[in-house]
Amino acid sequence: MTDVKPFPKEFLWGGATAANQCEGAYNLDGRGLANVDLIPTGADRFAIIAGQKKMFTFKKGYFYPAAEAIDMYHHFKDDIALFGEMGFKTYRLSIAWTRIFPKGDELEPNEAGLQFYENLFKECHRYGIEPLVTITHFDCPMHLIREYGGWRSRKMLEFYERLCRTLFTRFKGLVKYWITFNEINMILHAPFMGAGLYFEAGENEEEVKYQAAHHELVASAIATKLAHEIDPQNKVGCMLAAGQYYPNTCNPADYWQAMQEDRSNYFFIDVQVRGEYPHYAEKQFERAGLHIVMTQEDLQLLKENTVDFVSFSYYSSRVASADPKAGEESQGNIFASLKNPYLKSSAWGWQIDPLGLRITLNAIWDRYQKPMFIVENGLGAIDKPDENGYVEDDYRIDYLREHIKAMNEAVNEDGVELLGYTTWGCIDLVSAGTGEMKKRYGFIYVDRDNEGKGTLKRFKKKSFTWYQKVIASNGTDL
Ligand code: P53
Repeated sequence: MTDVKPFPKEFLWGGATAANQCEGAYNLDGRGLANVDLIPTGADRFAIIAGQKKMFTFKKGYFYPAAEAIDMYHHFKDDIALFGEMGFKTYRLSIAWTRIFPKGDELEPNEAGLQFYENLFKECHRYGIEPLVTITHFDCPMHLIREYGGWRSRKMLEFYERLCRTLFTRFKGLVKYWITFNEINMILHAPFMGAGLYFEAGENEEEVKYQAAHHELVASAIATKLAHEIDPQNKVGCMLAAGQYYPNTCNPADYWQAMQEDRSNYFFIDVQVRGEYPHYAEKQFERAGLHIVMTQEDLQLLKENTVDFVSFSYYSSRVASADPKAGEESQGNIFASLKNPYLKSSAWGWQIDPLGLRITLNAIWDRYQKPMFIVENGLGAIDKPDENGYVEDDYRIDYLREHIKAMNEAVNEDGVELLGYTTWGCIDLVSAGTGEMKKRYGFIYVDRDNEGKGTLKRFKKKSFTWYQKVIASNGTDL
């Protein structure tokens, strides 16, 4: 396929994971308990994720998949060697806050936790892999949730700042790409998972969520400031669960609804890129009677410390209608969307839309003109390994190929600026939405099932050699 134009020379190909979905070892070497440890599989999962059902300790009768996950804590050397073999230029991972500060409000970090990540980053560099580090990926110490209510508390600014200062100082020279909060807009949809928020009956949930969001936005600005002060080489990004909304029909009311839905997500990035609250948000707070406490100093921090790049996850586009009775809801995703009849769906009902990626890249570029980074994209599917553990995952290759083509067009035909592409779950890991192992994204199969059984052995899938070739040809051999 020589007619395909290559990606920019420095394009960062790679894969992405999150600590709570792969590390396991939840109680080793001084690690404290986090919200993500206490999210079980099963029928109550969604209510817990949404902060509607309380799960502040392990309870009998539940299975908690993050506790062991794929035990990357003990396998990281072998796993990174496999990433190296695929030719990764970058590996996106997240820090488990509770390895560094087990309770969250200590003054001194836990050396064993820092050492673990130092070893991991050094291992990456052995293979020429640049770490891309998410500081918080759905991760909040339980102690901070019990004592302070998670991100609803302003005290979080101080704890997060200490975490960031510790990381930036210790890992100076080892890490230069940082993401402050994974899918920061997730706070609106999954507030316990996203921000450690649990709601008491009768409270104004909207107000709590936006107050907590304000704290995260200011914390992100503080982190950006610190990162730049500690090492001017550092690049800091925001991170959005992206996917453009389409209007269900050409009825202007549907277009207007789609625009409102997009704004509810872009709101966060508007603040992080432009450094101020957009007018539509101020008006929205006013109309809803939300009183969000912000200081002059907060506003100044936001203004002076905007991000260097905009990163996002993209799995699907979305559909909105002004008519509450219009059409069928698409399934299986935390984001509400109508079903799009022009698209096929994954086994979990996520609709597959490669052109939607090109549309989303262009929409974000038009809005911000900041370098972008696609830090999650991929297909969650059921894999059936043969007796040697080999999976012929042509469906995954097809999904990725089409999305890489769309991304290529956005870069080479439309001229958007894109730093890199990391596929989600480059090694099979626990699903954030459902807690299942069965929903697999990886190039590497991990022998573990939904109940936590399996040898944890790793096997290369067909997509492993395919992605290796994609990277070696800088995206021209698909
Ligand atoms: P899973 C939806 C629901 C939960 C998390 O999701 C999500 C999304 C997608 O917008 O966000 C990201 O595992 C998240 C990852 C997660 C991935 O999507 O439910 O950043 O942690 O694993 C895929 O299939």
